[in-house]
Amino acid sequence: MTDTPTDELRRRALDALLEARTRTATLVDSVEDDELTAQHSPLMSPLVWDLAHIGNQEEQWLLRRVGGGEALRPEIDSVYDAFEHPRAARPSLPLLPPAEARVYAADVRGRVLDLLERSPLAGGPLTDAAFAFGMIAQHEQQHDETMLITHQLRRGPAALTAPAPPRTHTPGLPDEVLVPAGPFTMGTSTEPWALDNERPAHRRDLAAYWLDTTPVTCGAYLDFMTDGGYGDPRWWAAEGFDQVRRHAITAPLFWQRDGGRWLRRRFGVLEPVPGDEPVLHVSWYEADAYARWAGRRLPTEAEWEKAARHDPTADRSRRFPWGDADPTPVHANLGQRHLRPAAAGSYPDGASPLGVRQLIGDVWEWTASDFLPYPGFAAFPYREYSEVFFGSDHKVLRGGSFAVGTVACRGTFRNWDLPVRRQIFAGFRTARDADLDGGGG
Ligand code: AVJ
Ligand code: FE
Repeated sequence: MTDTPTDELRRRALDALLEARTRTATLVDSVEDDELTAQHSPLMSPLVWDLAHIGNQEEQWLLRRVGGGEALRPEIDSVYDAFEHPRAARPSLPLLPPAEARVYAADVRGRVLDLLERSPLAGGPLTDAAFAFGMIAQHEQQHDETMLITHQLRRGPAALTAPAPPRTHTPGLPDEVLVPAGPFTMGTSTEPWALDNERPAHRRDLAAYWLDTTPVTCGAYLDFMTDGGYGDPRWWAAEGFDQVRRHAITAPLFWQRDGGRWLRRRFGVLEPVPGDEPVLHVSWYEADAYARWAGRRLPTEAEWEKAARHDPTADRSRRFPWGDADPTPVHANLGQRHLRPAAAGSYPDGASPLGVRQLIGDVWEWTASDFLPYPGFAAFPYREYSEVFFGSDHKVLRGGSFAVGTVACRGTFRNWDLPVRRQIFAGFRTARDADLDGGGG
């Protein structure tokens, strides 16, 4: 039998849904039920809320909107509405207990797989190119990252393990890469599962800039710390300096001093801070202060995306730094295969045309940019995905972390968070203008 485009779409949607559910199962089955209902941090939901919320969103969008079905459990919609209840309030809601949440999510999934089999995947509500199925797979993968953050915040012995990332880093890479001036295409109008805030494609013209070849390492960040960076207001935005003083912050989250060295707690294990690994768990303010201390700045999100997507030879934007092919394990550290970033300079097969490394995977990268709509933005399919977050409160993060699933990450994907946030798997790289120095190193 020959494969039709619809068979191919069905298989992509099925793979993405199964990949997400495999990871969700690991995240919830690796702790006892009392830890699923506990609140490990007021910043996070109990894990059992995420589980039933995943099922409830899948039921609302796929079974009801696409399939036209009746609500399975209409009384729980409000409990799992993220806008009705802030995370800190979710433990006191009448949540489905772990066993019921598991049965509910599995029941929804079984019906969704039937629906996927018989949906024409075109012409119906939200089904062009299987969009709603892709959106729901991305939603679950995003919550898998959220649940992994909850695991990182939880105290007690390790519950999750994973092999170390491969040591594929290239020694002696140049520190930075010159991105020549010129226009490129930002955003997309053709990526079938791109979310509303990535659309539409539009041209942007940028001046030349230098961009770090890799994310900033723990070792480089330690130099900033040792140089008194946290105590020097010259490097900090006023609100950032205020935050570090009020909370006595002197290092990335989860770091602690041990005599003359620094340790970090990572998924229940204390280990020496690895100097060659991209730094993680810094706020936007910390990233911004480091960059100023280094005589540099954070890249704008347009600068990040041009470095990640623009092919100067063909003058076109790629889906990923390495080309248009979906990510595989040689391209990027994604999907919670490894529970840490790889050494800076890893993933030669994932490099961009200009040689920039690790743009996708490893650590989310803070950018200088506020989260704003592109020209021609239209909310789809619901305003609460991104539109209600636009403005100057949130900063854009790009590229995805080791915790991101493979369909919730691409060259156009935009994440956002408050500039004070430190529990997310975020690091950064730095940039500088190239117009003044005539292209020196
Ligand atoms: C895009 C990661 C900011 O977690 O708040 C999950 C993703 N939206 N459910 C979030 C999301 C609805 C969102 N972020
Ligand atoms: Fe959600």
